[in-house]
Amino acid sequence: MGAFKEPHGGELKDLYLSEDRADQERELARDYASWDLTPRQICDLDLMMNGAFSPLEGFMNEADYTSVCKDMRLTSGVLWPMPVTLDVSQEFSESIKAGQTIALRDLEGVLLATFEVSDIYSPDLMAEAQSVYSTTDDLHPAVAFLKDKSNPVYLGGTVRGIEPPTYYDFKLLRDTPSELRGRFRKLGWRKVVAFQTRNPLHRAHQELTFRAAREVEANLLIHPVVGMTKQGDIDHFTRVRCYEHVLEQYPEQTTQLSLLNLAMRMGGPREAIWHAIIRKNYGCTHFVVGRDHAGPGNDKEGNPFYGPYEAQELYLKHEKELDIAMVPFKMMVYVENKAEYAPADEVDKADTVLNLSGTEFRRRLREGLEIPEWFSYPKVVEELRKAHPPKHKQGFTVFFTGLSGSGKSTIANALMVKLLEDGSRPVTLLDGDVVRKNLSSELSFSKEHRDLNIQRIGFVASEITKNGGIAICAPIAPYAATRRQVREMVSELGGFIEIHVATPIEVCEARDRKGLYAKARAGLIKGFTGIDDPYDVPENPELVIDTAKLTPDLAAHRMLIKLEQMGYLR
Ligand code: PPS
Repeated sequence: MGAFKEPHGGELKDLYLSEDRADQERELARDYASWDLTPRQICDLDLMMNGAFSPLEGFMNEADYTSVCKDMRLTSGVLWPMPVTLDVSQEFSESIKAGQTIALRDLEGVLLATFEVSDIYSPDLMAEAQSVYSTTDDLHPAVAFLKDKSNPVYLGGTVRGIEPPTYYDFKLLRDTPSELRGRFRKLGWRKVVAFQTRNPLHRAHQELTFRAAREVEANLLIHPVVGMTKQGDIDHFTRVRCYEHVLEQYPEQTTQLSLLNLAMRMGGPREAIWHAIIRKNYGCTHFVVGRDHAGPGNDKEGNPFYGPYEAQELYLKHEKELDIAMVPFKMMVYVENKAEYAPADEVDKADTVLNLSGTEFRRRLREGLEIPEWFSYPKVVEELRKAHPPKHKQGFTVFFTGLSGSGKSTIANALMVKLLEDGSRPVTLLDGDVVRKNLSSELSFSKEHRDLNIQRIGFVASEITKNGGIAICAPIAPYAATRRQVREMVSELGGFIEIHVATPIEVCEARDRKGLYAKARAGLIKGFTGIDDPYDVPENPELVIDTAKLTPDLAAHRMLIKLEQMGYLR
């Protein structure tokens, strides 16, 4: 009917069984072998079952997989650019046979689908990377996935849908293709432009999307991905709150927002084609393709993996067959003298064009600096500031490391009191001895146990940091590799300041407050740090303090200055 053409000339492939059949299948599945789906497989299965991946009826068998990798087509001849495969462990694959039906369960064990296995095959993952993504460089997120995360065996076959995965967030904004098609029908929208995004939207995006829709006299669907996007992207909770604010900026009844539970591959040109097929399944007639669409960033040589317009070029080659028209993205700039946005190719020489790069925008957000109203909407900026507070409002971890008796506890205590006096955030002290009594009471001083002890401290510190508090840790932490792990874990969530308490061993031994050095020298304690167990001296700590030369008061003062310099204190 009219603009609502069926995808690929066929019906939407909704794979869900009727209630009765699903109940029967649930009974039978009690005896099936079970595969616990990975987060990415859950996204794929969700979109497969609800018809967004029509005409797929299951995870790809070897013939379809090979044909998709090589020619971007299913064996039926239908254009399909992306492998959608069920990767399982060698062990699991050996426990089943082709022809068998298995249960597909979510992380909690809920049965989402049953799967009739037709093919069990071991793919050449690097050949897949080369043909689908045109590279084997693991800076490409999809290649890194194939190298480090993918299971080695693929199962092909047919999916029977039992129930969709449960999501508790933004339920009203999550639509299946038939729901969205139905809504468009109800609203009388005969032409719909879909806009794909994994980033927050600002004024330029609002202008560009609205223009795109107006140009083709269509309505607009803002269709952001909330499944899996690129590492480092802004979390979808924050983004969706931002989208809701931006939605208020469109004239009433012109624009809809719906969330797409897609696991992106960042596959550039091929991914653009995939996105278009999915949007067509959702009932859209047009699709906006941007510069560097679904771009994975730069390769090892610092060059972009794909040319900026490669996605548009590939799309154009297949546009007719895709049967969803491409709307090329126009670069919008702010013309100050006219106080409005305009396509970059339409500005006059005399115009004053204002620009704020993504990098500069993120810097301003990080530093808590002003973000001009011409660039974004105050409510959007407020949401982003909440999610990315400036450094003086972020949580951080101060991680002391040093020999037994070096004075870690004393100066950690002094620092804690100073930070409590400052009062900007809650403070937790994870002192070596205290941790050993509580968190790690069963652990010894073997290498494995010391590592475990530090990892536990790191985990607690990262939780405190994530929630905006200050964690002060003061273990010996003798091994560089483990300290590095903790640094990585915490740095993703806030600040990490390593302080090497570099008091020389002679001084520590002379102090010998607990009499442990004497015992170690006498051979009564084995594996004592600095005596017969190694201490890796930190190579790049943020600060070095020798308590033989500084009073605790002066040491605390120096640490506070460092924290101020780094932006964590005001
Ligand atoms: S580690 O290596 O980071 O897990 O050590 P940590 O948890 O900080 O515990 C260090 C305290 O345990 C006492 N102790 C030992 N230290 C080092 N080596 C051995 N073999 C050992 N056995 C007991 C020692 O009192 C340490 O306390 P501090 O406060 O560092 O002096």
